[in-house]
Amino acid sequence: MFNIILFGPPGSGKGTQSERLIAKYGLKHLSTGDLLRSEIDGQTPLGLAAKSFMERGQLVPDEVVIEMISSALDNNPQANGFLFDGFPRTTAQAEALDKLLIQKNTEIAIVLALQVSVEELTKRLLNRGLTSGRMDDINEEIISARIKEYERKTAAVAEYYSKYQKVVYIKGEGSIDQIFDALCKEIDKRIAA
Ligand code: B4P
Repeated sequence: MFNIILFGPPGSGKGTQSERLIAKYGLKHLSTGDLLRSEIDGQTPLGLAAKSFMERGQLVPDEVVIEMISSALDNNPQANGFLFDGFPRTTAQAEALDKLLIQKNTEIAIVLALQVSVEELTKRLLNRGLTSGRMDDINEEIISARIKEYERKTAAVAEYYSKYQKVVYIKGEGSIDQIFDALCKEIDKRIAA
């Protein structure tokens, strides 16, 4: 099993690059953002609880997302490996993920961290907001809250995995193809090792 975390601030290209990576490497895509949005669309109790956090640009409580990922792992026993997109977003989530993977006799092979300036992130998200209908892309205030939440709570996740020499930083600005090539190069090195 080969498991990847695609890491980076909101708007750094995680969702965009994940779609291509899962197609190339045959991994199961686990995006907590997508899972939460589908709970909201289904108006489930979990979705209703998550909605108020997401529309303010805040992280959803750890226990909610950890439970969601735990079920997703259990529901995919045949997977060759997982691509985690937007998870873990706190050190508590990273610790919980490590425990869940140990129970399945596997671990994270690599954390690919996309680096993009705040100006570019804001531009991309405002642009997506014009067409996506996503409540968290609607205005600069919410986008700025999401970026602050990333700096306050999520950036530490890269430090957590740095202790295990698992983090590789990738420039997340440039064409989607160039960034995809840079990501694949790092994955291929680890697969060959
Ligand atoms: P997510 O769904 O993870 O949203 P995101 O970080 O904004 O998206 P992503 O980074 O994937 O977008 P992309 O750059 O691909 O999270 C949404 C919310 O859910 C969070 O704020 C939080 O409330 C909650 N949540 C999710 N996971 C959680 C967790 N683990 N714990 C707690 N709460 C959680 O796309 C952005 C735009 O950039 C697109 O329009 C794209 O086309 C464009 N783009 C991509 N690459 C580009 C490039 N190279 N050049 C130009 N534009 C590019």
